[in-house]
Amino acid sequence: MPNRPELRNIAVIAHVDHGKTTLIDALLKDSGAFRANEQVAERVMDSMDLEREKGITILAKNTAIKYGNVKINIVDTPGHADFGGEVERALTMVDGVLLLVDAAEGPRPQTRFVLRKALQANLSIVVVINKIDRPDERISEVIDEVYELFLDLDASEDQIDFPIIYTDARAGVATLDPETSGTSLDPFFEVLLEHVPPPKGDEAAPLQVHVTNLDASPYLGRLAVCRVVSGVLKQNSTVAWCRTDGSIEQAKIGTVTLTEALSQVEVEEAGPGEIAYVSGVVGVTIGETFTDMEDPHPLPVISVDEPTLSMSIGVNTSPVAGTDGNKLTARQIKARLEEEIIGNVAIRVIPTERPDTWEVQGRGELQLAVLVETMKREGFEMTVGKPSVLLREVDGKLHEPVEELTIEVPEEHVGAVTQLLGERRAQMKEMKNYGKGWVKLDYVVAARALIGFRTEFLTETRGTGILSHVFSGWEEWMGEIRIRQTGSVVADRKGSVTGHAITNLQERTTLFVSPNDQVYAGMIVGENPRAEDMDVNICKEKKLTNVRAAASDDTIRLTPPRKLSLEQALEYITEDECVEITPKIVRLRKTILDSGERARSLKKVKQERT
Ligand SMILES: Nc1nc2c(ncn2[C@@H]2O[C@H](COP(=O)(O)OP(=O)(O)OP(=O)(O)O)[C@@H](O)[C@H]2O)c(=O)[nH]1
Ligand SMILES: [Mg+2]
Repeated sequence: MPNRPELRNIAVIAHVDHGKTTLIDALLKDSGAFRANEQVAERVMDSMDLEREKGITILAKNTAIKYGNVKINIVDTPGHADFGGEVERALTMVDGVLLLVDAAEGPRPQTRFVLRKALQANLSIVVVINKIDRPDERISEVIDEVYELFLDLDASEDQIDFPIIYTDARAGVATLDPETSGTSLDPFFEVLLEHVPPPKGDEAAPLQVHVTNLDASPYLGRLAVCRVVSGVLKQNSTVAWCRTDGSIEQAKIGTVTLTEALSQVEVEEAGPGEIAYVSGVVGVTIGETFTDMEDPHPLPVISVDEPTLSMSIGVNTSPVAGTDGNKLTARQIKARLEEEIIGNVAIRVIPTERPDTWEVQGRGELQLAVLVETMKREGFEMTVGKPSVLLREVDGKLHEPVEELTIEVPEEHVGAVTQLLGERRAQMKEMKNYGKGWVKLDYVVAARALIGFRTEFLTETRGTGILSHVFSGWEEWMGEIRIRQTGSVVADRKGSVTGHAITNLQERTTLFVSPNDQVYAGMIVGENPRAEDMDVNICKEKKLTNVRAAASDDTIRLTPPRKLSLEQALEYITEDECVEITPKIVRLRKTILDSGERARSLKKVKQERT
């Protein structure tokens, strides 16, 4: 089969924050993608607002650079475990990967996940040890750990024979010998071009084009991001469109564009191996194939790992609904969720008994929280339920998802952390003392035990601990795990919060509200250290018996309220609670707002359990 020697397709994969997007910055700069005096944002590929705010990559994105006369298509992927579906999809576009590993942190849970996927897809792998400038680098140990990881994942001899490049992505330099520092990225490109094969594919063969991602253009509408597997894809041509449901339709291709640095350039046609953007096919989705009208050959539908977490999203049912957002109806929410599943293969949407609520399934809390946050910014009001894990039956027994968890903490916090995890029935697999006052702990733990864990973990370790986890498989149900040990402080009426009421409550509870905040009956205004809910009048006015007493009110110090972010709120709530989300506000509330009804329902649940 003829090759395309002037082309390479690679994906950059790694654990979160190991420097993928920064390395791509360096590659873009080196290839002259920007004018000498051009102002370019740091991590330019992280172009979404939420990506810039959170400092992480959420969606996989393409760029392309030239080295000599070779064009290199590069896919930047997210490193956070929740967006693993993006990585899996990116791997279907490429022939090789750059596996980045932080020179100090070494391989992490997500390194393992992405490497496993790359090995399964039989891609060429180049290992890049990044951040070699870190004062705490442990390059030789990290390399040993990388070899161990390959062995552990049953890599073939060929695969274990990977080349290693050492980089300081921030400075934009690479070297093949960690003892001598690099001066340019040339060594990097040389290894890359030698080790990653050019794409195979026959120009004369019948057309086969795989839709691997979706994008949108304000002028052209939906764009299919495709890999041309064989044949030549031409503008304005008519093709057979093999849909995911097995049917075949006729479709007219609009424009065909190729990536150059950060822009799209229109072309007449795209040959085998190219990653092309196609407009004009309304309703196209990921995994479909454009192929020859006369001789259609659909490619396999892209499969990704199953979702492990689910959460309900429905219309805002609080008494103050409709005062803030402009997208309120069930129909609008349904349409938005349907739009999401077209572009996001790792998310599923399932109807519930209620016509105004849907179950949304995904890979993790952050992935679901990002969807909700995006909808919030688009003007939606919603009620969102507690995330819970998905269960399945294997051989007649109930199974639940389990995660591999890696933790690093200063020695003095090991006791507290092991206790915290013991309560959650986590099993310790390994404990390693780095000898520099830091200890690394590896656990296997039920995914549900980790919901809400991060907040507690950071409190226990005074914000110093590092934690990451990734889905490892399904195991038999581990029995009840009690997670939140505290109850909620619940407003018993509608009104405006008073300083006087706060003063009385702040000694015993942690409050989430400030004076003059508007509350309603059933809204959660704080946390009760005891494991039961407490109904309070948070709007209570002080009885003015005399002038002096009124003046003394000013001198009482109010503790600042605890503010929960959207993610924290979702993690925090219990089964009978939910979160009200509007473009401006995140409020916690009881699902049943009326206290009498709530008490009856609680009694019923208790009776059913005994
Ligand atoms: N010291 C040092 N810091 C680096 C280097 N490369 C990246 N960083 C820093 O590491 C942090 C994370 O970099 P990113 O490029 O966002 O990492 P990423 O792998 O794309 O992260 P995700 O996409 O969220 O998984 C940033 O603060 C970078 O400035 C390096 O070579 N040396
Ligand atoms: Mg990134």
